[in-house]
Amino acid sequence: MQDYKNTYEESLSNNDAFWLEKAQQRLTWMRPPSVALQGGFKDLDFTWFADGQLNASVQCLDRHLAAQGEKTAIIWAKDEPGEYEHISYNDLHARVCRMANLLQSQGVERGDRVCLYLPMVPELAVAMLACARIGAIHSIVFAGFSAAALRDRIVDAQCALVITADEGLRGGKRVPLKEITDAAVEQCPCVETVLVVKRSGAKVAMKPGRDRWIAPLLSAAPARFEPVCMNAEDPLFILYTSGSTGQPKGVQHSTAGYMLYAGFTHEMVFDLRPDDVYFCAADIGWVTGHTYIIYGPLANGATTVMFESTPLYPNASRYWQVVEDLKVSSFYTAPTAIRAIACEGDAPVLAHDRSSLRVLGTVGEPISPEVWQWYHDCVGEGRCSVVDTWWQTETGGILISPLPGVTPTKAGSATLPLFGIEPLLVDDEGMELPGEASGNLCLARSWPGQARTIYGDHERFAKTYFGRFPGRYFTGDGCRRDADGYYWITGRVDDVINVSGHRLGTAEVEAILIAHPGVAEAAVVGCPHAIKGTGIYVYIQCADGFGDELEKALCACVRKAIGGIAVPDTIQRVPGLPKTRSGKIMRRILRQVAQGNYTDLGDVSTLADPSVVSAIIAGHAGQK
Ligand code: 7RM
Repeated sequence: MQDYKNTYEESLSNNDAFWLEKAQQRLTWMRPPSVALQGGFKDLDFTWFADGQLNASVQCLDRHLAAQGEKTAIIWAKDEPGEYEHISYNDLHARVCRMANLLQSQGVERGDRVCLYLPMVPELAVAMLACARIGAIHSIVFAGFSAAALRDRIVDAQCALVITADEGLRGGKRVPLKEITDAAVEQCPCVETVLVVKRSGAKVAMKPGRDRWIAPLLSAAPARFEPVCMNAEDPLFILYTSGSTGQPKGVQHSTAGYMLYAGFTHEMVFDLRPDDVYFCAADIGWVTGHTYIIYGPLANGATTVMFESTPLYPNASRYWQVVEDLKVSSFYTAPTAIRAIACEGDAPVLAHDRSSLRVLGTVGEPISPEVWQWYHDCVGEGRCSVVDTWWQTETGGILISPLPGVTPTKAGSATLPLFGIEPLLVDDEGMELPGEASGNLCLARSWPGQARTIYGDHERFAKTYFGRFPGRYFTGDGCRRDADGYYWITGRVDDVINVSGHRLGTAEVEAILIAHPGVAEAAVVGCPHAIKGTGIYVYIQCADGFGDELEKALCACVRKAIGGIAVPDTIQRVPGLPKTRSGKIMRRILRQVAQGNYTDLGDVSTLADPSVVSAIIAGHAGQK
């Protein structure tokens, strides 16, 4: 622990030297950098290692080939239990080169955006790295998003090429990805080409001149491709994430800073060892999958598992079946998955040999002390390190987390900042809160993995993250720091909710509900949910003449516009929303009532019509 403290102090007091040395040691450069951080949070022009040149795919592939070309890079755990495919670093390199040649032959050039709308199949990893090899920017859209959501993301990034699959297979169910892509791309004038991976073999429509099966093209492509020499600050990818306004943002990451941070944090937080089998159960469609299934582990030459299925297919033992089959050493998932499994009791866990496990990670939302303890005691047999890792799409990698075997843990706390990270709590006026305190979680300085901008909208980047507390990066999270300096994330303080560890803007859902003729007004808040952590609670003021069918219709609208993850758990009809005289919805009241908290609603004197509150309470109580 003293080592951690010394290195931490050193990493802050000598920040540039700390990161420059890491960058020189950990990355394979075509031209090594001479500088670390330039610019900062004042002009929002920060860059890292700006005069260096490299290629991200080289970090993940080429540099490992000589010493460990035959080592397994990716184990693909297919949807059906017991079905695995091992892909060596040599194989992966060849497949990435073929894909890069194919993309290039389809006209993809450095700087172009490529949309990947794929299930958890090896082609997704291959396509990511092929984009990186060419210098193209991938924009991965989670395969649970709807056609409309996919369309918006393709159009925003102006992608000319989309890669999808005939169908996804997940938990024994089929997801009609090609059909969804067709519906999306019909409304995307920018798309010229759709490449299709065959996964299920379903019969799908292929539009001549636009759609092509990918397999024959790949086998015809050469297995060598010279990596393009990229600048450190060239974008590596865009990933859309929700914010407090209706439109998702294309969070843009850099090449060198992101790659350094991904590899560095992956090795440190999971205490990576040469023969480890590392299993992150996230989907690559989210940032956790980008950084901790693909870029971090492959930069470290590790063996990483790509899991196509779900935690409950065919039963609650599935993860532990994989752990036993593959002798997994580190396992990383979200509290929502842990809760879903814990619901089924200890037996499904105990049924499998977990003696290979050493580190258990959690991410995506606060983990309650009870769930943390179950993860530690039952899954980890009380002998594994639990790492509660706090970070965001925008941070590129983990910022606050224990280090296994180093940091004494406390159930429910993400504990302490990693090296080079300087968290800061401020009150609502932006005053710094020292010592033991609760406040808004900010970062005082940049780190290499930090997102550089929002694609195409640097002003929005400035406003979203630096507008409220100028000179500081504001995370949108509330947090408590205890007497030992440990951080306890309390959840979002903005209009973002965390549903099953997925980030969702309440405004996104409201916009869809309000568009329905049966809805005069709508407000969406989070409410406690046993499995999801936060459920989606909707208040609507109905237009006249809409009967019982309305709620079902609204759920269908949301599913269509965003996807299954955004479908409301509860819809409550109300005679009106609690609004201030200036017309602002008082969400605080709605949040409290949705939690079943009817007393201490705070100051309601500014409400235009205080009587709606009792009607809302009565309606909520009546549902129980
Ligand atoms: C990695 C990821 C980010 C939001 C973040 C928090 C919440 C993430 C934790 C957590 C408590 C954690 N990216 N969050 N990790 N809350 N403890 N260990 O999830 O962009 O999708 O979401 O998730 O609110 O701001 S994300």
